[in-house]
Amino acid sequence: MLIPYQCGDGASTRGSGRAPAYLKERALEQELQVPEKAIRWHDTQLICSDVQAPLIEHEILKMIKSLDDKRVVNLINDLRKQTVIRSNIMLKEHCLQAISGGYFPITVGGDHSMVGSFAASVIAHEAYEDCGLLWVDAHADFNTPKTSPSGSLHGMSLAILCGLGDEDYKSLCANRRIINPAHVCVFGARDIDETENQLLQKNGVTVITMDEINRIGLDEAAAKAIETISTPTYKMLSFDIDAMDASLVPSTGTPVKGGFDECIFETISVFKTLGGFIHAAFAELNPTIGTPEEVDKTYELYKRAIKSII
Ligand SMILES: [Mn+2]
Repeated sequence: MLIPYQCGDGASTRGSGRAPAYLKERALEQELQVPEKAIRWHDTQLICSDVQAPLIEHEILKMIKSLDDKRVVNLINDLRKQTVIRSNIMLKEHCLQAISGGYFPITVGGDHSMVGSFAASVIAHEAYEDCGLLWVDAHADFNTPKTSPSGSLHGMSLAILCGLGDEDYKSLCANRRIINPAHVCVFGARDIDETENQLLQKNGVTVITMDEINRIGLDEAAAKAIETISTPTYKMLSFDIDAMDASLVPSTGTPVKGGFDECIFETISVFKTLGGFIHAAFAELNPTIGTPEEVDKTYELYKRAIKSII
């Protein structure tokens, strides 16, 4: 079941919250249909934080922020955090509903601040500490408010799942560590902050960088990732479209050069054969960035990423 996360407030570039509405318009649901499985949207109203606060407002906020008055910056960050938390409470509820209806939840963002979706699956399956997490992303999303250069919550989501970071944000995870960092593999990263890297190492997260993948090859890198995520009973996939090379996915907020090409979809299909997957999430398609052709190009790959796990 496709579950929309209509929030882009976790990112400094807004607009990804509009992706679910765009995906509906593009008839993603129909395009994903496979013979033996019924794919459908979770029946929710489309309430997008990016629609509630139009992009023009975002531009004004950016200007105010550039005045660099700490009080204003804190106020803006706090407002955005509240939106992220509210959106996640809704998302978590929708995921729980899907799971109790016997569906496999596929969260479609929105930005990557969608921790409520992963929390819902771990809670529903009582999979605390017994869930491998494959984080396919150009970034590690392992910052905390102390280490983050931007303060954006989508860069802190993996840390939150591992029990580190902002207390309010952590409340979405039943105030506990829901994923053991030893069971996490960040796959394809190539833009990690220095303090973030220290935190990843300290917590024993396996990071397979793009450099390493280029060196040892995708198959060997995948085997290494499997070693990390296959021990636990359950597994989840988190796919950030910016894992793909920047030239292939122009419509995303933080593109990074030197990423995956389409071979990654075959690799995800290999991961899938491990079994035990209880959740998949797809983030950071931003239909407000780029020309219609660029959005279309990014959409096609986003759709193929989802197809590879179905
Ligand atoms: Mn991400």
